[in-house]
Amino acid sequence: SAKKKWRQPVASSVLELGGNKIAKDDVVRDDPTNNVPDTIFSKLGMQLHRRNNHPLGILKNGIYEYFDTNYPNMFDKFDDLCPIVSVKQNFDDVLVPADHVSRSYNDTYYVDSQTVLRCHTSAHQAELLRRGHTHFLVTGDVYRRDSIDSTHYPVFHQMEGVRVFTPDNWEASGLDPTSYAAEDLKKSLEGLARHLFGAVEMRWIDAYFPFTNPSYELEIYFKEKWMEVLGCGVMEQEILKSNGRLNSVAWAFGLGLERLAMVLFDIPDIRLFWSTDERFTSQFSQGQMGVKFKPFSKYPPCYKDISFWINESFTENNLCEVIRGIAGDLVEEVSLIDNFPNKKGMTSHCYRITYRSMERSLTDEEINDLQWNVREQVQSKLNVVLR
Ligand code: FA5
Ligand code: MG
Repeated sequence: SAKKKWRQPVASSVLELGGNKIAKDDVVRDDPTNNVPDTIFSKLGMQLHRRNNHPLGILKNGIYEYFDTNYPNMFDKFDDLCPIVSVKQNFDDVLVPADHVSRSYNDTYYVDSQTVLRCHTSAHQAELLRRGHTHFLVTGDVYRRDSIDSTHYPVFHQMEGVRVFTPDNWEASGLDPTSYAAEDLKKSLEGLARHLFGAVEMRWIDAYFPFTNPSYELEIYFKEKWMEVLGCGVMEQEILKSNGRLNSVAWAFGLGLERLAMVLFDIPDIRLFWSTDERFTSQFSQGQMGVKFKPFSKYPPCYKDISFWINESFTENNLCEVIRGIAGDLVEEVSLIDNFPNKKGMTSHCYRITYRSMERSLTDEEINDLQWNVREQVQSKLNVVLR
């Protein structure tokens, strides 16, 4: 069938993850509660952050170096925790409310109704606290159904940091425990940013996360725009208390490694992190922090528009997933270029799809085939009426 034909090739049907063997059939299933496509399954176990010559591995090691220098022997490091976690670990343990959008099938990949591909490394906070860790860094691949553009990809990498304080830490400061932790957090992360970037323009934004209060995001000025690189805050007391830490206060952060690496190495497109093209991979080597990426000549983009009348259940994430399922990394961007209602109360959307390969020129025939398949599947899977 057309569906089979356009599925992406899968590396292997059995994966080794954190010491466990996981069969593809256990992750990608014909089950109504499963929404993990082959394109996503094939990324499980790649662990780009554990490759010392990959920009993400180089960055991870650079961040380790900052913590090891400033806090010798203090932080325990984890970079091989299994990305398949329970709904409880990913959401309940970090107090994500039952009706929060991030729990929806539109935003998260579900293996079954109780199991997800972690959407953040915060999924490991509670278990590590419970196991007695009070200072830790967790690096891993995370998965989200999301829109498509140069800074968003459905698989990316985060590093979580947690530090727990006890009364002797804050008592001497004259500050209340929460202010003490918040100040220490901002100082530590500003120090990290200086360690990585030297002089760089940054700003703190007030934010909201269910698991921290107060919460902040750090933005860095990059390519004439403010780019969000991390979320952080003072951990909710409930998380500490339910996991064996009474009379404590803690900070936590979650860094987007790709976003930081884009700034550090001047990498213009998030898809490049997955490239196996030697013109990309050969530019990075262990310990070489911040070597600027020299772009190789870009192949021309090809634009195709698709218009349809949407229905009530239409979402842009579903559209992007259909397109990515067909075109994989050949799709660079999907953007809404026209949106209007008709007199009967229906709404028309027109999306412009940018196709481009990082590695070769695409033929007209190939793109027309892709677009034909996109049209067919957008109609059949999303139940919209093409115009
Ligand atoms: C979180 O995931 C929180 N768990 C972070 C956190 C941890 C807050 C601990 C407080 C305490 P957020 O969804 O904003 O937050 O993602 C964190 C970072 O991941 C973002 O700042 C961004 O750098 C990166 N990120 C988010 N979505 C994507 C994506 N689709 N592609 C690449 N990077 C992304
Ligand atoms: Mg955010």
